[in-house]
Amino acid sequence: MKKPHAQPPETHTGIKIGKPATKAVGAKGVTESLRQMNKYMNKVDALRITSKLNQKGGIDCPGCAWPDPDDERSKLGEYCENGIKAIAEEATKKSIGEKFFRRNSVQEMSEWSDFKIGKQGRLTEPMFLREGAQYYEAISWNDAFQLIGNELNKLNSPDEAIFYTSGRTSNEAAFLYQLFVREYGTNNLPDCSNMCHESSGKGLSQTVGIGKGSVTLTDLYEAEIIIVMGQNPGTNHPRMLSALERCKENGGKIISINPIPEAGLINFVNPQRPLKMLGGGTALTDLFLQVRANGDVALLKAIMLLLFITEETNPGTVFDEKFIQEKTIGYGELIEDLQKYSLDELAEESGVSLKKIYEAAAMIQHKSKIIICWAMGITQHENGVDNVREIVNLLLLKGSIGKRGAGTCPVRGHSNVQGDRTMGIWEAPPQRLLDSIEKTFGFKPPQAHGYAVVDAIKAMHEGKGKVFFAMGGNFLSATPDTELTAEALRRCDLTVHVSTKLNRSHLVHGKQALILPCLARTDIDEQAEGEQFVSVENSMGVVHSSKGVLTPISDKLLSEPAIVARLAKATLPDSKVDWEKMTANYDHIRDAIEQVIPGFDNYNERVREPGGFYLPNGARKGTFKTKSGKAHFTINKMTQHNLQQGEYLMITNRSHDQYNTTIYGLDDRYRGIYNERRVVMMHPDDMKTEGLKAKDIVDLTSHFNGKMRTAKQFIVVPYDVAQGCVVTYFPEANVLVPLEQQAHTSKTPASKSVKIRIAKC
Ligand SMILES: Nc1nc2c(c(=O)[nH]1)N[C@H]1C(S)=C(S)[C@@H](COP(=O)(O)OP(=O)(O)OC[C@H]3O[C@@H](n4cnc5c(=O)[nH]c(N)nc54)[C@H](O)[C@@H]3O)O[C@H]1N2
Ligand SMILES: Nc1nc2c(c(=O)[nH]1)N[C@H]1C(S)=C(S)[C@@H](COP(=O)(O)OP(=O)(O)OC[C@H]3O[C@@H](n4cnc5c(=O)[nH]c(N)nc54)[C@H](O)[C@@H]3O)O[C@H]1N2
Ligand SMILES: [Mo]
Repeated sequence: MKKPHAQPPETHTGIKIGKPATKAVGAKGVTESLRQMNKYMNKVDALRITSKLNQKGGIDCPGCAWPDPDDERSKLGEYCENGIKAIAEEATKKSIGEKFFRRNSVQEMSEWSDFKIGKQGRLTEPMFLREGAQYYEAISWNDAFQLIGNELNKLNSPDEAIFYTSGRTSNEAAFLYQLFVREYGTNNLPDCSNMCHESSGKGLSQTVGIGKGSVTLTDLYEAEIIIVMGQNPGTNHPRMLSALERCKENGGKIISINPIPEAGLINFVNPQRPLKMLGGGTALTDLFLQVRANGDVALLKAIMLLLFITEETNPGTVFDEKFIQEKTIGYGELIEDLQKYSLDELAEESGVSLKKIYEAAAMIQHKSKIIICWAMGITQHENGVDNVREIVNLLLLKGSIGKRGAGTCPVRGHSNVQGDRTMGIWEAPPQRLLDSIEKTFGFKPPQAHGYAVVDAIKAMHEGKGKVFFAMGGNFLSATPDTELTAEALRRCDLTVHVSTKLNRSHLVHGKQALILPCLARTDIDEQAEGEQFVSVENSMGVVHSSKGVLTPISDKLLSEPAIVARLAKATLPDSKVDWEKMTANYDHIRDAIEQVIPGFDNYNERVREPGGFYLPNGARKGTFKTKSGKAHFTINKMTQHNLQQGEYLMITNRSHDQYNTTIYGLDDRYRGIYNERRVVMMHPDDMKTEGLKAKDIVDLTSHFNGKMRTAKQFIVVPYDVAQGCVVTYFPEANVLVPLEQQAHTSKTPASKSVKIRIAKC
């Protein structure tokens, strides 16, 4: 029998190649976002939403986790082009229910593109796929919960169930979810952060004692130098560009480090400031270092070595000796190790010329208010954790942490991915969390650690994971090694997805499958004791409320907290938790959070204050909660890739028209690539070496531990990519990312440095 397709079709959509943009946003961005909104939403809803978006007491944008200003918020609307696309996608008036699923078999839908799948509309009622069936059918909520409860209770051990979370889930839903999962008896709580900023969490915890960034938005305004590494804020965190602009206006300088020059980092035209717009915007980047994929450790070492040489000549003028002495350990070892490298070899491995590295060191050497921002270009490598630790080394040498205008800034992805982890969505929970749950609720949570994402895939593949439950997300398409993950999901007895929109994970399923439709961020959430709001934590540790304003598209939707509560009741008849009370009024959930999670004193009161409140953060204050009580310098090896002739390092990036696996459109405007996603961007000289011309069609193969993986029919696009590297889009190229190629310690798939070969078709 044919199996539903795990990958989007290999067909092409009619590529147009233009010139990459040299500016981000501007009038075009604003028009584009309004066009999107008008296409999918009615005007009244659109206005109602935009006036509330990211305003104090309003709706938290479901797009990225970038913080809102603490003080004045823009009257013109505190949102961006891509936030509007996220809203339009979620608040669409199109919907799908039983009729739709009766018309379209799982097999047929799997032949559609991800773009088409996403555009079908909001899910409106619970759907069930029986064993062997081709069509989903409607099922009542009660029957759905009963079915899941029965399957869970049938397992030989709770550890045969896996509970995934994607980072849009609110604090309230996340807390209840982990509470249910732990009372049921497992710590199998993999989440999207395993594929995202886990390397940051690990690297930062080891070195500065907290797995979160240390800066606030005001620090960015006040910094003398901001280094933006491995991040494309113009597309993925557009509102960050306003913060970078303010830094520049205050005299700060920006260094960007990336294998490709990203438009948003070059020049920014702020749509909120019409006068500036006329003047052509702000040139953001002062120095661009075109590093090779995963050449960052070498580059940072080269910069640190140059700083050390200047420090030796003029002691006390470059490094912050007092800070190093009082607040850190491991300085001597770091310097000893640095001196083993030559500048030439470091420059060679980084792919950046020595001249540029000298320029970078010169910009940094006499500054102390330095912030380093980073995202997936740093974390998604085998040495992702080392990358983060090397960033910390540089900041520690300069004393640039724990004071105003300086620090670490891992820029988070999903709008509540940081909050979910704070709430205990963690396969490796700290003991104090487990103890605290036991004390508050009177049951003993399981002590053994559970599966992270890659382990969960392996477990399902080996038949050890039998029920897969996802609170949001699109596990199949977001994870590495698409075909292997598909096989893993197919081997499950039951797969369940709590979702807002249809996605490929509903189509590549276990023996039985359920889709449970839920309320989204923008929807009004009415419970027994009235309308509820939820809360989220942004990238800088601010917890604040979010309240939807739209009438839900169907009266059969449940909120995520209600889904967890009813699932818990169906599964755990003797539960120690009063689930009904918790969902009647989310204040009760917040009261429980206050008891279990540190930093949430007077949660209900403080979350109602306009703008919310900051969680405690030791590193921000220069207190390092490591074992030694000091910040740690670490020794990280320089990565060497030793590419053979014909081998390239593939980076999988997001286009300007997608939200992870949700495809808003087929254009990547800033990169000048239109109407096609199956592309491979390549340096023109590398194309010449391979005998390729623009628009040639190629197959890509990755090679890891003797296993070959293939992605067919990609179109070659000449692009200014660092030589030896190529860029494709996620999720189309995920089939090439080997499951076993993961970051040491954090287990994050190495989606930004996959060794591939390219063959003309
Ligand atoms: N509109 C929109 N917003 C989003 C998302 C979205 O899909 N769409 N996704 C959200 C999520 S979950 C996340 S995690 C974030 C992701 O935000 P980003 O991390 O900005 O997303 P990517 O597209 O993965 O971009 C990675 C960047 O790192 C660069 N890079 C790749 N390899 C290297 C390297 O080895 N070294 C260096 N220095 N740079 C490298 C790439 O060229 C690219 O510019 O965005 C969030 N916001
Ligand atoms: N090759 C490669 N792979 C990657 C990455 C990469 O850069 N390269 N990035 C990784 C990263 S950083 C991340 S975070 C993951 C993302 O992985 P996921 O978080 O699993 O994927 P998303 O595409 O964000 O999930 C989209 C789905 O979430 C559902 N959804 C949306 N809003 C809600 C909501 O409010 N509630 C519920 N219950 N469901 C909702 C919708 O049904 C939608 O189809 O992908 C990772 N995979
Ligand atoms: Mo992410």
